[in-house]
Amino acid sequence: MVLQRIFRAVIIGPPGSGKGTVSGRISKSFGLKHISSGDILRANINAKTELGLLLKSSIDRGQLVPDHVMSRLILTDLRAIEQSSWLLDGFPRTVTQADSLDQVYSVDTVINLNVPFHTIKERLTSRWTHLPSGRVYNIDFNPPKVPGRDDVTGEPLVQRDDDTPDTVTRRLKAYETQTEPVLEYYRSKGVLETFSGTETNKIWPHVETFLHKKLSVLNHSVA
Ligand code: G5P
Ligand code: MG
Repeated sequence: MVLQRIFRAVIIGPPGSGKGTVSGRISKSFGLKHISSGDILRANINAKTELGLLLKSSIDRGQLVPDHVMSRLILTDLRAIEQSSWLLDGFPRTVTQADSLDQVYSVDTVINLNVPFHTIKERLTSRWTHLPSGRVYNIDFNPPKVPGRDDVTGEPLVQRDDDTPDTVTRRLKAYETQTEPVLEYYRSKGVLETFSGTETNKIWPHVETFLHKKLSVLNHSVA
């Protein structure tokens, strides 16, 4: 679908709910630029930047990065793509972050992936990631064509340091206490759209249909 006006979306959901997987499909089908806060942080850790070295231990423990650091990182990236439609994955994750985004951009829609915690725990311990692109695989759900290698580049896949069972538990806790209030923030603005389920392949057609309708309405309103 060709977008005739800039469209700004957020995808939100607990760790392992499928944000990265669904974002990949959205950017492929609708051409939105996918900005993942976790991918940006992991790129910094991988490149051993000052910021990456500073943040690695708290990320590995499943704690959130301070709001002012995260907001500055993301808002800087967004400024560089001001004329593009985008999809934010993993940001905002606190009400403070949502407020700082709101001061600069208004969000057209927030896709909330509502997946039960017990489903998530199993997924994350069998996740393999291609760090440079953020592409994710899962031994059972979407295995790579060649074991241990990224489908596109053939480069090695790694397991994330924060995908250990203890850290996953802490990340889910952080989601409950710090991120769930963001759902209410967007619900009260009338932009929250919730998709519930335990399988991405069943959730995805609903997300796709919703976005098709939403974007058709927006395209008509500028025509
Ligand atoms: P991230 O990187 O934002 P999380 O914890 O929010 O990390 P995560 O783990 O990246 O989210 P996801 O993107 O929601 O999960 O899920 P995914 O990767 O698509 O899917 C998970 C796995 O399940 C994959 O292996 C996938 O193949 C598989 N899968 C998908 N669907 C199915 C299915 O239907 N069935 C099965 N069997 N498998 C499936 O953040 C990381 C850390 O960075 C910091 C924090 O420390 C955070 O913990 N951080 C921030 N801190 C402060 N503020 C922010 N805004 C921050 N953003 C990041
Ligand atoms: Mg992700």
